[in-house]
Amino acid sequence: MSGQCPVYRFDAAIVRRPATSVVRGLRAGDGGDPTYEGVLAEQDAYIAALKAAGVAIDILPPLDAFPDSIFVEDPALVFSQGAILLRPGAKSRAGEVAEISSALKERFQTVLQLPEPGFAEGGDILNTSHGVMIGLSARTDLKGAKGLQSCLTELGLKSRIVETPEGVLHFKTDCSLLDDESILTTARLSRSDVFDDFETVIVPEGEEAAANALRVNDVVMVGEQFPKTIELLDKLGYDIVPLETSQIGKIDAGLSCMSLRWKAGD
Ligand code: CIR
Repeated sequence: MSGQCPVYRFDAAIVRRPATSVVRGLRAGDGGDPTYEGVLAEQDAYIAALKAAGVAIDILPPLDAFPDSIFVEDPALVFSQGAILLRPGAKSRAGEVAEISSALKERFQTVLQLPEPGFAEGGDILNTSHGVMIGLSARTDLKGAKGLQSCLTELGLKSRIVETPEGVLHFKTDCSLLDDESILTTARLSRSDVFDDFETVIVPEGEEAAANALRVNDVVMVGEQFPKTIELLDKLGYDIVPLETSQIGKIDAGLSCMSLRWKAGD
């Protein structure tokens, strides 16, 4: 995509402070509750890393009624061209959309709404230089994915619908963008043909959760507890920022989900 700004260039982001209810966040496993202080500390380091990477951050207040509302990536999508309000497939997260709506309307001229029917969560959406990928999952169904495609077309963005491996929460639980041509992913997701038009870097066995990394401007943020992945990416020449994610990891979250990021200026 020569001549265009890479999709991982960001200068603005929204985050939301965790509420004390974050300890009751949704999770598939039984690795114990995170602590509120632990989640807060991980978010503090994340905000500092985004700022150091050149991103201006707006911090929204906590919402005690929504334990997972710190994960602002899921109820909405943002692009330089505009924002899209989604419809989470997780019932307990449905109300997060109305809560983030005014913040987006203040910042974007165009704010679209996912048409009825169907569900889609931002964790299933990977923006790449080859277009937007929409992963079908337990949270994003075909009707939601098709409705989202119509919104993306309205914003001038091309997209395609792909599958998420069975039992994986979100499409991006298992992948992230490294640069215009490269994706970090798990062996299980790379076995499908979804990344045929990219170079893939496979996370080492046992470090599957490292696949939810985050490329922001010149750096790649990676979970600090994944040393093999960090070494691999370092050897490939990426500028790595390790960040602790063990507390948010207890509620099935990784680095992409704690912010909505976009390029506001030219
Ligand atoms: C949930 O299950 O919805 C939250 N506990 C975790 C959401 C993680 N979101 C993401 O990776 N985009």
